[in-house]
Amino acid sequence: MAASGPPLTIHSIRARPVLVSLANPRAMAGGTVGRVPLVLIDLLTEEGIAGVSYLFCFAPFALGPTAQLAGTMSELVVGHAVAPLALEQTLRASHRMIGPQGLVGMVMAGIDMAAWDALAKATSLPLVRLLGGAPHAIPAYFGLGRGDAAPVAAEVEAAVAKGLRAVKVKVGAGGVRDDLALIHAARQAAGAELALMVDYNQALSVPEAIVRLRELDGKGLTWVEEPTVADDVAGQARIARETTIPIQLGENWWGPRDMARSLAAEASDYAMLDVMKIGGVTGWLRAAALAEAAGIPVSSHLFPEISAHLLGATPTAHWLEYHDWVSPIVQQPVALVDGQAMPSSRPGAGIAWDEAAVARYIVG
Ligand code: SMN
Ligand code: MG
Repeated sequence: MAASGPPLTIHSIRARPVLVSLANPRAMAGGTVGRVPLVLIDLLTEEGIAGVSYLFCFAPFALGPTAQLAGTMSELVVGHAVAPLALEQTLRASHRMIGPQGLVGMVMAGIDMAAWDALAKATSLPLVRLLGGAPHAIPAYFGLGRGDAAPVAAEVEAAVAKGLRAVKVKVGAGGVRDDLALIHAARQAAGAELALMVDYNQALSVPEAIVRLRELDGKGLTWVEEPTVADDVAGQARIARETTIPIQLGENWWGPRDMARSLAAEASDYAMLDVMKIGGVTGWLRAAALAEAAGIPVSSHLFPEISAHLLGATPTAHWLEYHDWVSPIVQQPVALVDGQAMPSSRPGAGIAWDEAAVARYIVG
């Protein structure tokens, strides 16, 4: 369809639950992740263009309910124009009582991302160009699982072999000595040049975090991520005041207003946007504007394919979080060149299913 053609209209939305098996299961804060639970969204238009996206469900138990909710929510927008801002208004109005967080927010974001993907395809542009950005490479880091020092060293070496310039290590499973041992092992394996981040995944109390981060000071860390619970903005701000290591927060912001509250409290030096939790492409653009106004560098959380496009349209773009969890089911996994991620050059947000692979992992 030409750019000047009629607007696209939503014909139907399909939501498919999949559990993608990982070649290398990873130990994470909530347990070992061996299978990645995703809901695949296909937004079909009357004009024949399909927008796609996926939701990251974090735990297999959320797969069925999320897919079911996507099915019901879709009925509210069938026959509507593929206009993400208008769709957001419609869906917000319908979910005012339950609120736009949790599974509701995830599904709304999935529809938003698929709608933007369809628009980009309809205009024959990669998403980054539709958003006004020029495609460019984004420095990528590799997020390691939790682990003791020996596997961490091996994983860092594997990341270095891939050409990545930064790695993020999960800490907080034990005491501060364990954190320091992991950081030491990672630094030994990484060499002096690699950037090293650590992620507590909300494991510490506020007083504990204040004491622990003092011990981590001077270890050359690029950032410390989520030292305490994600919704304790006041506590996060106390931690931020007490440390000189840059603090990274954001993967659990439900929409740009959560981000605005965090920025107002000066709780974080950096912002990490999860395109699903922040409200899809629409939410990301608003969050990127907040970050630009506040002079806060923006990194991505999960979703490397679409995040490579969004960071290309983010004035304060920082790091892309690279992982290959979705690679088994897509035709073109996000490409790393010299440790940097490139947005796909095809029209859209860069996701096309490998249907034969999807069939292997589909649930139900
Ligand atoms: C993380 C959270 C959820 C799933 C995978 C990884 C982690 C990160 O907090 O920052 O990568
Ligand atoms: Mg994290």
